Amino acid sequence: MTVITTLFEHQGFGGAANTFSAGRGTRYRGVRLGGLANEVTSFRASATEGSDGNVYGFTHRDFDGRFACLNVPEGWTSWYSDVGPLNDDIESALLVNRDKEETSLDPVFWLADAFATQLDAMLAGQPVRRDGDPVISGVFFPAYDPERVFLRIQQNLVVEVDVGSQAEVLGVQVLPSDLIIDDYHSSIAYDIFLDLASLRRLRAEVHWVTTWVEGGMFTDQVFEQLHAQATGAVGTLNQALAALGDLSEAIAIIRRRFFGQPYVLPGSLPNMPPPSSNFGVIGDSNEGATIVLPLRSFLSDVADLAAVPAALGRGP
Ligand SMILES: [Ca+2]
Ligand SMILES: [Ca+2]
Repeated sequence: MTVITTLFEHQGFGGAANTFSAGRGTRYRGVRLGGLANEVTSFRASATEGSDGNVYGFTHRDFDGRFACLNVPEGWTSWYSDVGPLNDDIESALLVNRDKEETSLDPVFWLADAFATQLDAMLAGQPVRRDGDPVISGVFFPAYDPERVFLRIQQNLVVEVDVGSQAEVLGVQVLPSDLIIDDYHSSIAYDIFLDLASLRRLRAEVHWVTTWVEGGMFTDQVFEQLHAQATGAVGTLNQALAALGDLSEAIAIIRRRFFGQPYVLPGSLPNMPPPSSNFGVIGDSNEGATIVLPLRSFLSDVADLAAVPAALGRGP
């Protein structure tokens, strides 16, 4: 399993160049570009040694923003001789070794609606409303956990603060009416870690909660309240995430396979037929993510099987 990419300063693979590889046994390699940051105009990628691969070039430094993705089946080379709208904007690259046999889940389909419904129920009667739909994305090597990758579900919110009543509480009637409402744009985000509960069951659990509130007179109060609510909801969200586990178990049973360690890809699942038709795609980190479950058979993963002797058990 080896994916190799070279990024170039000019179109048609000219100018300064940098080559990176993700070798055997490595799922991901994330690279923040040095001198080539915001200079890349062309890049190419290839995959060898039994692996298919993807290489993403992101317009931001932390593996997000817009991206150009290359699809490289084993033995192929794919390229952008010119990255077009992403010209001189790419700052980080993600190399991914893909398994030959995988299945995938689209969390936008399986998670976003359920999350929104649950959030609406929680917020009913409160001066908080959702602003748009939840956004699902991949979070790669964040500062709080730079070795790992997460699935993020983020919701923008509008919090209404009754400024009049707040002013009274502060003991000074600075405003003529208690009907003055100030809107605070804010957001909550849950970073979910994906793991296996067993070789047939995906485990998805909230690992990190981020709350953000725009600046203003009552930012601190709004933040405290919202953050308490967001963290208070983690247990409920984890319960809802168990549905992903149920789903994965059903898939394992139907396909009569086990799973390897799950992983996340930015955007929708890249197509992997010949690169002449599906060599790559331009996408946006905020337009979803894909949960990938590598498929394992009984015979291909002897070491894994040792961990679940019950799965091999046979009745008399
Ligand atoms: Ca350039
Ligand atoms: Ca940039």
